[in-house]
Amino acid sequence: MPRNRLETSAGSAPLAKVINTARITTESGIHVIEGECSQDDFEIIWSQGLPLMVCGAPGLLYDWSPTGLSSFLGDDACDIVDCETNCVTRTTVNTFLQNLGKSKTVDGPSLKLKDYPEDMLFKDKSPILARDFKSALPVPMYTYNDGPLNLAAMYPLEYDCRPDITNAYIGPKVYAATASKHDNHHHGSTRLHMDMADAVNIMASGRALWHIFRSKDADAIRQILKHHCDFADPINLHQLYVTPELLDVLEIKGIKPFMFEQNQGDCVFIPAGCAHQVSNITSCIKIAVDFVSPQSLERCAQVATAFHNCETIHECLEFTWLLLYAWMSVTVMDDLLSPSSTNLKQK
Ligand SMILES: O=C(O)CCC(=O)C(=O)O
Repeated sequence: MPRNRLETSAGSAPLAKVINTARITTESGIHVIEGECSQDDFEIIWSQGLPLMVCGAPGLLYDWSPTGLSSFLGDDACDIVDCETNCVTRTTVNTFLQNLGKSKTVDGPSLKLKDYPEDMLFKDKSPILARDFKSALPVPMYTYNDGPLNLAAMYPLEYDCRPDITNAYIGPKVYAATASKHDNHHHGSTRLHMDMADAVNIMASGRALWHIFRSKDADAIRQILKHHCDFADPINLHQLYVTPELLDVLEIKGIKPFMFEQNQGDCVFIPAGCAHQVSNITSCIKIAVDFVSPQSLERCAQVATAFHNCETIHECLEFTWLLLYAWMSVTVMDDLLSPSSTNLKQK
């Protein structure tokens, strides 16, 4: 009998809870919406600041496998990070993708092409793939780069000039990486961190294990894990992978992340301010984009302040600009829609 794809590899404990009505019951598993994701269902979960996964949506139509992708992306030079040592080597996208296609499981170093493309917009790199990704995004009002509920869309300049709110382009950006091990001796594919913006991440090919913590647990995680590693800030320094051993330490203190597998076509929504980490079970290609939802503004501001305290004042200033433009857009709309508006009177 085929294994339920929401079960753990090791056992049969369900990792996720499927909801198909607007009524939510609290469980430790991540909320999953199967099929078409209505904005109402999304908002019920999202307004609680919780992550969610949308499965079985129409999805990507083009070939995003390593071979398919390399035929679209050309032969740019790129940086590859060794996920264990953080050493960076230079190669070409095609060479990396060809090797990725050959290595399905963990049988060598865990290598990652991160935040690709580095220096240009994805839509300029491949307009076809950018369109394919956009049409695969659930809840377009929030996730499209021109979505009316995406506050990042209210920045008035071209998208490539908009605030660099997560220290990289808002996206879309590709994460392509070989498999890694989730054990007490390795560092996964992407170590624990949190972002200043919301994000949605679609799995194009492969499988990955995610841990996403509730935003309210961030300070406690920092305090607890500080005693188990050498990092002053175990989240913002992006250096620590929370191993099974450390997960037990957190669980004893009452902190349990949402742990789940992301399979082909699954879209993971990560609210701003929720610390998260990823370990690829097989080599995978994922595509992600950032957005800023009104529900997350307070958390965005908190992360901006924490980053400010750390180092990156630049990002905080950009976030302040974003807020200003969002406020101006809302004020203009309010004025246009008010009964005393001269624009409406003219009509
Ligand atoms: O897939 C990964 O390795 C990392 C994804 C991630 O951290 C994100 O989309 O914010």
